[in-house]
Amino acid sequence: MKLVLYSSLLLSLPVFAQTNLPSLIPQPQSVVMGAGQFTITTQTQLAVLTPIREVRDMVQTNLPGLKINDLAKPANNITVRLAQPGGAALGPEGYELVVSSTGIRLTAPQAVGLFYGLQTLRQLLPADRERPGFRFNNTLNTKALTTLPALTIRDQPRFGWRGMMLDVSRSFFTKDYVKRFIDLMARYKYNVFHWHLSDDQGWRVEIKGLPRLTQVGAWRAPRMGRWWDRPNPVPGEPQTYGGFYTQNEIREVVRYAQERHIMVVPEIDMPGHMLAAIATYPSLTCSGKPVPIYPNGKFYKVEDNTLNPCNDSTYIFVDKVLTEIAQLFPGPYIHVGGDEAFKGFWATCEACKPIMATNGLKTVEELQSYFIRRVEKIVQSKGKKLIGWDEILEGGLAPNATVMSWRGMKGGTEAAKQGHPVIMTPYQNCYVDLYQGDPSAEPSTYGMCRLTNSYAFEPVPDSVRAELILGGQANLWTESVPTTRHAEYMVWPRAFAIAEVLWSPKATRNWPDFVRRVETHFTRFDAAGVNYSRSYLNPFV
Ligand code: TNX
Repeated sequence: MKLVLYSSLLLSLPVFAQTNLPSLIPQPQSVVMGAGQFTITTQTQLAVLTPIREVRDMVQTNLPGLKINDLAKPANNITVRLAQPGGAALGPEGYELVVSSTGIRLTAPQAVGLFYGLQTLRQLLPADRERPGFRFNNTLNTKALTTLPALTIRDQPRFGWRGMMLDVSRSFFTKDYVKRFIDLMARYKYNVFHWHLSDDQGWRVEIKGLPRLTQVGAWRAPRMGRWWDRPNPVPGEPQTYGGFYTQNEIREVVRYAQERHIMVVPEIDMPGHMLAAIATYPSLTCSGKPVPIYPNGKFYKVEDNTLNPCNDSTYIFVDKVLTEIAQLFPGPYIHVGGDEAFKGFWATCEACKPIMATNGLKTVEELQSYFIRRVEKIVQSKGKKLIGWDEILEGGLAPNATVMSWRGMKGGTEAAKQGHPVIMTPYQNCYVDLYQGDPSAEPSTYGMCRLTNSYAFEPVPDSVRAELILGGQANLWTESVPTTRHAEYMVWPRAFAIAEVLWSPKATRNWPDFVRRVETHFTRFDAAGVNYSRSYLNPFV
């Protein structure tokens, strides 16, 4: 009895000690606890020592209700400074955050570093900070709650590409929800929003030169349920499910992301996954046969959803679309998909025979490569760089392509060996649409990607030059994710794990400590009204 008591006491000691550690996700590069504490009160002033409007706005947004006075007072002060802090130089996204008994000092060489420092500071505040409408001056009656432990954090990311992808084609999400999605990304220091804007089940971006793409291609039969057993559309059925973003809405979202230091990468998936455009313009395929937009994911290899790569008018279409896409998205990249093009339709395509012969193409894989190379020229003519899923390796990579590796790490590893930049997003670790717990207790989907799998993700394979691995991303496909609550349930906490993999030094990864921190972030989500899943607690395998 005594023994048990002693051992449980001993065990509980380190746990107690741990509760003083801040619960930050992603874990910073270094956290050194100091002596004492600092309490934010209504008298605490904010000194933002730069006239840059953007910095002042971001400070005010993250610490609402505190007055900016611009004087670095000796005490009771939060000072934000744009400068390289002392010690070893921090990279462009780095920051130093010091909490001492006299105040808080945030220093970073660039605005983006200050932004990340503010996210960290925000996570040091109590969960109440995340309640909608929070302001310091109306919540400070719970004074003790805003007491922060003294500490010094020096931090910068491991990877420059920390992405999340949202598929808005299979299920449509409004502009306002997309902003909320971006907001949560920013909280966890993600910096790339990959917007999957077109697919078989809907075209979601207004193209002014091709208005029918959204008049026709954005609407389909309103079916829900499991994507693999939904019935096909009934001819003549009203096409009432859908939606799209106007160009003004797109610009608004891009600006919103920019304010949060997030680059938006648009994806127009081609030559496969094109049914929504093909339903609008049947002449885009080899057969030219009219097709409806299928609401499910199961027509693959059944209905031709693949652009005809052997017809110049296909490239005129691609050029028209990408001209407007390039103007809407100021970032350097356009993602052109390239995944899962069923090339069986090309093998029997009359138009392809002469093209293959003249260009010396022996296989349909080479034909796909021919297509992607032509599309790369179009992308480059708009001043952009091409990204594609790892299928673009088949038949030979386009000369300047960046590869997004989803079928495991193999494609990415091969692309890096050929000297191409790579973003790793293997489905086994990064697909947050897969089951995260016992399938019998989960909303219906397929495959398996547990929180442990996401946390164990290692983006750099042994055999490649590390600098070619730009980073990685979490992907939310939405065939089986019809609502925003459901989307959040799938994303969190797996996106916590991937945020940490992409930001934190590999050496700081620590599963038990991660789980402790995840639990406190659930409390923050409770305050914010964000949904999440606790399925990781169920160790069914
Ligand atoms: C494969 S991942 C796809 C998507 C589907 C996903 C289902 C990828 C590049 N293509 O079209 O949504 O599987 O998880």
